Amino acid sequence: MQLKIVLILFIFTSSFMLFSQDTNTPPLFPEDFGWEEKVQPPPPDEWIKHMPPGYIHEALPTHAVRTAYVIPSNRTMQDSAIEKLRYLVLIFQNWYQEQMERNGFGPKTFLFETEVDGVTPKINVVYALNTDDYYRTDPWTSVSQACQNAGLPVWSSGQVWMITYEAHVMNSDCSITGGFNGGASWGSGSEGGVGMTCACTLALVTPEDLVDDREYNGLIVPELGSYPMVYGVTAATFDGNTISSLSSVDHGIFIHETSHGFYLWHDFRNDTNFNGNMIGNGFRGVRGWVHPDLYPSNEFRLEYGDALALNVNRYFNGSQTYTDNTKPTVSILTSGSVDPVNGLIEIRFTASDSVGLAVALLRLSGNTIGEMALSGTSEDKIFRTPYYTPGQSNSYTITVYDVQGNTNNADTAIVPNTGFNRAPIPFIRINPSEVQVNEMTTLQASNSYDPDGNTPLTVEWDLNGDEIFDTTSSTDLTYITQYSEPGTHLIRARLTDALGAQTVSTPIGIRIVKYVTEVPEAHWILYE
Ligand SMILES: [Ca+2]
Ligand SMILES: [Ca+2]
Ligand SMILES: [Ca+2]
Repeated sequence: MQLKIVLILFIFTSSFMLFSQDTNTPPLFPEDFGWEEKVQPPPPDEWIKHMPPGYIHEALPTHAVRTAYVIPSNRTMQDSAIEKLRYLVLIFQNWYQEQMERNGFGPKTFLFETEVDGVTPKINVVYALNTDDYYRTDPWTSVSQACQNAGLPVWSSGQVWMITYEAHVMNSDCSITGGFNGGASWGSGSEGGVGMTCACTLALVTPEDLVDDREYNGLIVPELGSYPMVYGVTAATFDGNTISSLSSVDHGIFIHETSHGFYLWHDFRNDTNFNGNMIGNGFRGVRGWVHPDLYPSNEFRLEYGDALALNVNRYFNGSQTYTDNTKPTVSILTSGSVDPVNGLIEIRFTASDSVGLAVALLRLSGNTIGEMALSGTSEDKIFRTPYYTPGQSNSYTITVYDVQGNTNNADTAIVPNTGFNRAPIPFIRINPSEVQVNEMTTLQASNSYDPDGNTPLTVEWDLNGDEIFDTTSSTDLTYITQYSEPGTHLIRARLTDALGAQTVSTPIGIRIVKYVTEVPEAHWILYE
């Protein structure tokens, strides 16, 4: 919520450019809101240079999330900051547990560093040596180094750090300077990661703010500054206009950035603002997960491809011991000029690992667009994707995971030939995605589109995740269904254009629960 007017102008410019190219075809991905910095990990082992003299590194007994709160020399701690950070660690540990189970991988989640009681999240407070202006210049580097100087081994192995720092300033026009959000990871095995946010995002992260539906325009939040907030100036218009919407955004920023520390990349499939993917623009929809009754149009979801990868991520298997640190191999065999096949680009790759292969993810321009499970020690596979722009160079990356969470990447550039039919771009939604037994839920594929306009599209639904489609082909892209037993299922759609080209969507998980009489704060707990 620290976006400045400059960024809002950027949005208008970028969307104009996207649509000016071709007024009929939507962009493959939503416009970049520009709320987040693109950051990279520092060089390996650089962190050790910044540790205090005499520091001896002792690895944690397990892989864990650690939290730091950095206070420059001229700043003070926000009221309740420690309690807020503990709450964030706990709510997102719960969220991952629920979402990993919903995606079919059991209630896996990350472990976190605790106080000596073994339960309470530990918040490492760092009193930094410089004033806040120093940390505003390049926080990704300087705030990490402030932690390291204080003896916290940020970027060392076995730890993903969630760091927030005090440096924001509210200007007299009610805009906020000094906001920063970013996250990154080296991404293989036990390698470390960091998610970092400005502490302006702490101001409204309470359970009470999450349901405060007052418009924020004209209100004063002392943690942000002494001026009344102004709609569209203090925060960007895409963050909504209430205390609740800002609180939902700020909750989501923490887990979005920390999740980049788990090596998750953006995924904008089935994703819209406030309703979609934690690692897309859906991160703003946290309140729809906590209070689905109050905010039924909001959704905050872990996408299936990321769940598939986290299933072997060491931070989500904290109690395991690891014997293999050798990265898998991966080679892409497709490049250059390629004809689409049945509307899809085929990208062939080989992978191997002596201990065992687990997952491959496909990315286009850094955004995840495909996933597949792997097995055995050697694979020769093909991704088939509708995500491409004909006649242009498309930059794809394939990331392969082995069963012990080691990763490796390969890149390729593909120029799909023009003049071929293109398969549909799926977009599905389940509303609600958490239902009681025999309660109706609506499956929608109506935001799917065909890049060539070969309508009508037809849809079939796989309602139980076995990849066998259970409904007859229909031009009605909305389907209403119900489930008679509690449990979780993956739901997919297969879209077919009028010329017969087909695309299968990435799945979305649904949870069916027994009847519950109240909605607790962390609502999923009662369902166990
Ligand atoms: Ca390996
Ligand atoms: Ca088509
Ligand atoms: Ca099925």
